[in-house]
Amino acid sequence: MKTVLVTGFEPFGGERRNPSQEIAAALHGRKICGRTIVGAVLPCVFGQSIAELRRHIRRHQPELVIALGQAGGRPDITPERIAINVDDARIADNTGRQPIDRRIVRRGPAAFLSTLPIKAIVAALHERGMAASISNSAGTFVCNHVFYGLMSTLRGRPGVRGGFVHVPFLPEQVKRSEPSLPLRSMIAAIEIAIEVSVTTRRDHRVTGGKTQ
Ligand code: PCA
Repeated sequence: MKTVLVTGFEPFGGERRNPSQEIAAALHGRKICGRTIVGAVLPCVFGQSIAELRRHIRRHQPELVIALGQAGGRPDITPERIAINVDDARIADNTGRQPIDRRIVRRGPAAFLSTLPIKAIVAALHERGMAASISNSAGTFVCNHVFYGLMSTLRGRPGVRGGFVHVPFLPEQVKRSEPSLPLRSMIAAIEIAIEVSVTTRRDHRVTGGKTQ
């Protein structure tokens, strides 16, 4: 049976939870559109996170990889458009490393684009009444690092699709006025993202552009 790899991250930056880890754990072992989901957790550590991701890809030979991460403060589910070849950490990773203005892959391209049907995913989420939008920056911390490492790895695997989706905080992580989403809504959203990714060959041609 075909496999879909979904990764999340361990908590970081002093948080005790990370919704991305909990979504990956919840989806592990599920069947979606005839595919088996493998959920895995990556360390929030530069370098090691990409090494572990590569190990999971070698081991499970997925046809699709969706990496997830927490973007605290965002109000909605945000499929990322682009990964850039830059590490520039505002805070230390979980081993205390804080690279500034470093390339992820020395002679790698400046950026990779997601190969997920990101517009179709956003449209499908809107149809089910969920808040979602395209993000044009995954930041310059470990999430962008893993996203770039993923797309660089998939370059050698034609036909395997991959990309990154950021999710908001859980309600338990925030004070009342800050944005968050319940875990079960986030799990449902990622199930839809998987479904759309395995059933949509060509992405929708509608703008996801923003003026800023
Ligand atoms: N979010 C961080 C790294 C791990 C995570 O879940 C980020 O957005 O870079």
